[in-house]
Amino acid sequence: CILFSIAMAHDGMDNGKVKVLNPHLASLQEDVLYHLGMSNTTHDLPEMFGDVKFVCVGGSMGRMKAFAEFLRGELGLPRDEESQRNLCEGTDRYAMYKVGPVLSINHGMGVPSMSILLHELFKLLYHAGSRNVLIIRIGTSGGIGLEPGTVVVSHAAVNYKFEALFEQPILGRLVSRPTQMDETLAQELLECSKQFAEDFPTILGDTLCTNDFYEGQGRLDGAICKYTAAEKLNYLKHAYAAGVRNIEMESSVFAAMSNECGLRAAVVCTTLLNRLEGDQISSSHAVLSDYQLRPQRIIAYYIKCKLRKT
Ligand code: R2B
Ligand code: URA
Repeated sequence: CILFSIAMAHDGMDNGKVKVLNPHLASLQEDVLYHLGMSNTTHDLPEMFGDVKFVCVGGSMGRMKAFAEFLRGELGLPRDEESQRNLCEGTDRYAMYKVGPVLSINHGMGVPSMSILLHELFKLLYHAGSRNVLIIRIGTSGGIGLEPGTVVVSHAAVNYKFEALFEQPILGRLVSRPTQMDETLAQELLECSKQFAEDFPTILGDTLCTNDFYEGQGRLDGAICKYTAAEKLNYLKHAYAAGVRNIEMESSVFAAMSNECGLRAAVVCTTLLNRLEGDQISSSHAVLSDYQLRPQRIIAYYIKCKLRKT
């Protein structure tokens, strides 16, 4: 393992506890985590989640179930019923698996789906009294000027103007929150990725977060497109010049909310295609599966290293 200098204690948290920034919660008789199918009275959250140290989130249910199974093997844990149980079984909005101190949860597609998950997940961790929790998004993206399959560790999530900000309308006003990722964590993950350098490249770069897969990402193959191929390329080249290396749909709210609630956070995405070359994702299933495993391999290695040290 190469991670010698990493302390488990985090700044910005109350004794490492996940923060909630909401005084109204104290007056609730019961806190219903509706989209997770749990509450703090129907479930013993400290017993179920008090030991959580890592939360890994990714878009699809199938991928996050597969990641839990992959991680279980990597950590040498038994293939018991508990590690295979979907803890959100009361709802089909999200799926959650627990492998030792690691949660693997899907967040769906787009900022709204991610933000609903994070509100409820952070409250869950708060009620559980979990401490020193790291959160990592392992996802897919479109690369800019990169060989497909390159993995990007995000330095910051940027908006359509390439600013490291997430803007959310709240009570009729636009509220702006910073979206820098945790610098140390990003460097640690980059260090871990060197283990896999012979299999695939990993780089650090900014990640453009959009509210749409088609026009929002400058694609030419949606149902509506009123710009030219030259205008598309011009925008993507500007993005590249501003430091953007990949495009996806959740990193901005993920970074903003994790920063607010005091969790160290990272985004590690594989790139399925080079957007300077095209828009359609047409590689074979086998190739795409291999690409999608790449962030999982880095993160599993990272978690293994951290757990060996504690
Ligand atoms: C990456 O892939 C999805 C769209 O295909 C979206 O959730 C994202 O961020
Ligand atoms: N996910 C995205 O959001 N964009 C892509 O191009 C590929 C995956």
